[in-house]
Amino acid sequence: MDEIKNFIDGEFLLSTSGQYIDDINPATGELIGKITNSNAQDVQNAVDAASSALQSWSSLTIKERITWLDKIADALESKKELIAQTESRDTGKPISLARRVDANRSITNFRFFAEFTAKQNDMQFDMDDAINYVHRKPVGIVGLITPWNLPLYLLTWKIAPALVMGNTIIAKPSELTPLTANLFASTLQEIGFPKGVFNIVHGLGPNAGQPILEHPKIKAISFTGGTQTGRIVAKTAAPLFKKLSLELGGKNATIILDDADLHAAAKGAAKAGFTNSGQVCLCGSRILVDASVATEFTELLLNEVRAMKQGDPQNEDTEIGSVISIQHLEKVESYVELAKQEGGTILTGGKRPSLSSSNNSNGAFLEPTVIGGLDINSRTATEEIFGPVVTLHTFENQDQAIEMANSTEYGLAGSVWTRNLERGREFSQQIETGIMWVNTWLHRDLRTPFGGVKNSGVGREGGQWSLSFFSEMTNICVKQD
Ligand code: TXE
Repeated sequence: MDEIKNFIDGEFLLSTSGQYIDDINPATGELIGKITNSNAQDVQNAVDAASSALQSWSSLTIKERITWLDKIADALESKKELIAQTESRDTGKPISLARRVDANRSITNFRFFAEFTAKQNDMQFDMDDAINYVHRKPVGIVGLITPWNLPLYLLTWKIAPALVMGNTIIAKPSELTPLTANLFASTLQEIGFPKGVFNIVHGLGPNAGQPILEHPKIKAISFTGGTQTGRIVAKTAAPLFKKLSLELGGKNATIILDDADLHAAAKGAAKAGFTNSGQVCLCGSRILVDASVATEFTELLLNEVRAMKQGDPQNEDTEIGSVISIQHLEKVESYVELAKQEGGTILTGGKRPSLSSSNNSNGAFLEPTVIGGLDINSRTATEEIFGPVVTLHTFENQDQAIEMANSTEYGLAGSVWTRNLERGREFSQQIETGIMWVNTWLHRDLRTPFGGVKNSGVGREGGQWSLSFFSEMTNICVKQD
């Protein structure tokens, strides 16, 4: 069993609190680690380390920092299978998904920001009698607070740009999934990465996360997590005028127009709804289909969902693993019950599956579930469930589809399926989200702006938006003779 320690100033050490949190493999119910539950003193120790390292790290040239990003990527590449296995154990996600998405993207995040940053030129604005030079400086010490659904993928999405822009870091991974963050830290140790530049403080949000929000020397917070916690982050950090990036929850719509390729749309809707057991903020948890094609589409969708292989995440052919915890399973199941009370019909799923492997008899599994017959304004169809549950609704015309898609407090992502690409693009412009896909889902160009509107967050990360978030700009206007 792992003892999960903090990583401060290049060393692994226990919190001064002497308290621990259990780390459970959600697919088996086994205790796999004891996590040190940190406190404000640990955060102070991490801030001291990050402060000491800031001058030397930020004094490197951008080329030298880019070289470090490539070294990190190479080191992670050599551990790709270990990353995938560890992530699968900690989250209950299928090993195939952990390889294809989590491990690959954790490496790509470093390669992308190394390559992208190398291509950036300093901004300059010429006047008749002056030249404006935009000088970028690091923010300083930044706080990265991340969730449990894509642990290393989302943490490295923030680490790479923060490092390349010259910042030092204090990371607080989710207390449910600490393992790959420490695997990352030990990788930094192995390649001789400068001590104190990257630090991890583990623990519960209020114990270890809140002190990061409050510390006056931590000048920016990049937070990914639930909307409710996002409110706490904003309330705490705003009066301190910290830079804030909030990537929060979603209740995204997959919209099937009357001219869609229904076979492709059914596959796409199933993937969008159930990838990572629906535990991706970008998941399409509401499916809206034109009434004129609803019967045919629904049959195709249910066939896709029923064909999904649910089982032991360690099995190569498993497509649906467990959810993150028994507690989360009970929360998701409470929404299935709520759906029935709100007049919904369970079209498939809704129960805990009987799995062949006895390994998983104590695991947190729920069958992929499709619920029809609900009002679009029901609680089930407007609140974030964040599990393998989608609701299915019909609309009579395009205007109604737009109104339904925009009818929640969230605005993160969505997809629309139509054979007319121009129609898909124009339709997407009407949807109140930060991201829209046409005839696809989770197809990502890392140069694009990523983030949501309404209760899905504030700000954008990705490409230039990440580099801007993790830097401060000084405009230097030089009068010409
Ligand atoms: O979030 P939580 P979870 C959302 C997703 C879902 C949630 C799941 O929609 O709602 O994240 O992740 C720490 N001060 N997204 O349940 O509980 C906590 O310890 C400081 C959206 O983990 O909000 C954890 O490390 N920190 C996203 C982190 O906050 C605190 C993509 C998140 O925890 C804290 C992925 C406090 N008071 C998931 N309380 C997107 N939009 O991209 C908790 N934390």
